[in-house]
Amino acid sequence: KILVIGASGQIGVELTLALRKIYGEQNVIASDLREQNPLLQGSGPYVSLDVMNKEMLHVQIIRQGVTQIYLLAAILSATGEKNPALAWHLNMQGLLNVLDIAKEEKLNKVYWPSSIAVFGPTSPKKDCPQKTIIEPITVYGISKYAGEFWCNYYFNKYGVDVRSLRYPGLISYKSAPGGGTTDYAIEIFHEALEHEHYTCFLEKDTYLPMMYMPDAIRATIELMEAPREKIKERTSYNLSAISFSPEEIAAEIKKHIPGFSIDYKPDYRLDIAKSWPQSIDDTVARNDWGWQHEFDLAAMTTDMLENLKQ
Ligand code: VAH
Repeated sequence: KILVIGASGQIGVELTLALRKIYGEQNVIASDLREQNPLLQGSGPYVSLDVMNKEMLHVQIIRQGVTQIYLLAAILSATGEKNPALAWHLNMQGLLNVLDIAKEEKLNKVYWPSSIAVFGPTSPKKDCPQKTIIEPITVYGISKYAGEFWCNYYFNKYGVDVRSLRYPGLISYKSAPGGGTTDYAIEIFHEALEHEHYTCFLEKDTYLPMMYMPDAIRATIELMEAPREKIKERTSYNLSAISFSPEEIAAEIKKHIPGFSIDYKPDYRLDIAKSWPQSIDDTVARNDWGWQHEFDLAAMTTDMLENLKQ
């Protein structure tokens, strides 16, 4: 049985639906602190769960016969800067609770996402490698980098098969994003369709590593299904697909909505975005477990607009 923690979030909803297609609806239990995302209704079991309540979590895992956990609950970069203590506490303690129970119950596998937000201003901006100078400057980045070493620790010391990906900014239409710096690339589609105009909170040339959600979901499942011996990085894998700037995605949208216009009013999220690499080198993931992205900017833009129009 698989338990998805944070199943009502931007990644959680799509990951739950994808896992249910593969493993069967009744074998994937969705859980979140919030009420069930409507997209999940009628597609399988749902339990209300607080990842910070370790005892309750442990009881549920035993009672439901859980053998794998996907932990998606976290506070992202922009929200984290507004509430550092909560972001650190939830992101760190939530992971430690899951790792400890996985050790005690000898769970089969655990998935936990890291992020390109672990990289800071001293990391290479272009084709940022798997191993390099990594000095995060956001609470979110600090918690994700610390979490990577906890995953590495629980694997090496206790044999917990926990696997992780450093997601770039993820773009999707099925469920709303939650407090990320890269979320401009989602808002822009909604605004383009509703108002044919978008005011961007970054600058026109703020390049960021990005990925369309279908690629991210497939990467997650391919990583988790890879034979154990292929997974050589037990902190977290760099993962890459596309990199673009607000100006470039605006130009791509204009091909579909000629009247679309954009202007720029940067806020505090610009500093966060500029501290991250502009592009990521994921050669290690491609070599270790055969990663290959599919969606480029044009294909993603077409798919996003088609689905949001409905
Ligand atoms: C954020 N979407 O903006 C997340 C992600 C790389 C960015 O971690 O915080």
